[in-house]
Amino acid sequence: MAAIERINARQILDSRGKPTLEVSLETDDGAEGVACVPSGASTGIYEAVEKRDGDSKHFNGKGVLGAIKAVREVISPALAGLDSIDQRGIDERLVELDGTKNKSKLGANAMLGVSMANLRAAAQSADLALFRYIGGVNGYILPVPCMNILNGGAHADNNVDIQEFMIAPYGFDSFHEALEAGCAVYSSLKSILKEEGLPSSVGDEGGFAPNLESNATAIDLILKAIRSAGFDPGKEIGIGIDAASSEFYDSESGEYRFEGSMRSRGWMLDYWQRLVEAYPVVSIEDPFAQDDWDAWIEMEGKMGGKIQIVGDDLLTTNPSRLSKAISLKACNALLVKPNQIGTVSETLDAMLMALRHGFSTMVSHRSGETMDTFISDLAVARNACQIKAGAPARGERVAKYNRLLKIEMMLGESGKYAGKSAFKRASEF
Ligand code: 2PG
Ligand code: MG
Repeated sequence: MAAIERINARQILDSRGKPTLEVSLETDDGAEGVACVPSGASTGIYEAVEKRDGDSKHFNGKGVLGAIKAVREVISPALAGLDSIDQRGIDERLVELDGTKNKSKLGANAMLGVSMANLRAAAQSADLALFRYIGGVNGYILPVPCMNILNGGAHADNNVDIQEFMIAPYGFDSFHEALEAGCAVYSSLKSILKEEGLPSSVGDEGGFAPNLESNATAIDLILKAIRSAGFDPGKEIGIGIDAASSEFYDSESGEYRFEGSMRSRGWMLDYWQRLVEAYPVVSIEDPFAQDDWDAWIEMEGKMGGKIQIVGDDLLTTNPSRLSKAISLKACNALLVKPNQIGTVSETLDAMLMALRHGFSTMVSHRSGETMDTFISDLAVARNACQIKAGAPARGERVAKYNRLLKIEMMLGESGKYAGKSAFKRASEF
C-alpha cells in the first residue's frame, strides 16, 4: 500500500504557449508522480471538457487556474489516504466527484493530470518503469512511429485542407531503424521543398506547411522524399492521413468544403477511394465528420477490408461511442487520446474494447503538447502497434520518440517492432 498524501498542480505552458496543468502527487512511501496535460486544436465536440478560466485578462481566457483549484481543493482532500496502486478505484472516485457526463465540473484536464500523476507515483512505489507497471510482462511491442511531416488544416496557416500527412516506416526490423528512416525522409522533404521554391516553415506538430496546388500534391512530394532518401514507398514506408474533416464539414448543407468547392459525402468517398488506388495510403483518420455516421458506415463497407479507417473525433476515446461504432461497423481503428476521455482507466477500457473487437489502435499526442511522454509508455504497455507524435522536430514531439528509444533499449531482445503487421494494407506491397 502507498497512500496518497497530497496532490498539487500548477499552471505551465504547452507548445503553443497556452496554459495547461502540471500535476504532482505524493504518496506516504516517498514516491512522487508528475504529469502534464496536452491540449487539442481540432477538438471533437464529444470530447470531455477541458476546464478553462474564460478570464479574458489572462491568456485570452485560456488560463487553467480553476482546474488547478479543483485539484487542490476538491480532488486532493477527497483522494488523500487512498491506495495509489488502486488506479481504477481512484479513477472511479474522480468520475464520481465530477458527477457530470462530460467532466465539465472538475475539468477533464484536472482529472487526467491527477490520474496520470497517480499512475506514475504508483509505478515509482513499485520500482517499475511506467510501461512495465502498466503492461506487466506482456507489454513488449514497439509501435510504428506515424510521423506527421506535412501539416495543414487547423494546424497550419496554409491552403491544405487535410490536417496531417504521415509517413509510417513499417518495413524495418526495429523501432530505431524505422525512426532513422523517418528522419531521413523528413530531411529530404525539406530539401525538395527548398528546390521547388516552397517554404520549409513548420506547423504545430513539426511538419512542413507549404501552400500547395492540391491535397494530393502533398503525397506526391512525400513519395519523392521517400525515394530520394533511398526507400521504397509502400514496401518500406506507407502513407497515413488525418483528414480531421469535422473541421471542413458544413453541418447546415451536410457537405464538405474541400479544395475551394462544396463536396457531397459521395464525392468525398470517391475521393478517398481514388487516393487509395493511386498511392500507398494505409490509414485514413476522420475521413468524415464526427456525426456523419452514414458516410463512415459506407466507407467502412467499401474500403475497410483494405485500409485502416481511424475514428478520432468520431470516437473520442470514449467506450460508449466506440461501442456504437463497433455495432454499426463504422470504422476499424481507434485513435487513443487520454485527454479526450479524462482518466487512465477509461482510456484502458477503450483500448481493451478495441482489441476485443478486432480494431487496431493508434496512440496519439495532441497538437498542443508538453514534454510529458506518458503516451509512449502507454503504446508499448498495451501493444498498440502504432503511435503518432508528430514530425521528428520540436522538443515536445521528439520527446515521445526519444522515450520509445529508451524503452526499446530497456526491453532489449524481448522487445519486438510492430512493423508491417501493424497495417493490414502493408503486406500488399
Ligand atoms: C488529431 C490531433 C493530433 P488535435 O486530430 O489527431 O494530431 O490534433 O490535438 O489538434 O486534435
Ligand atoms: Mg485526428
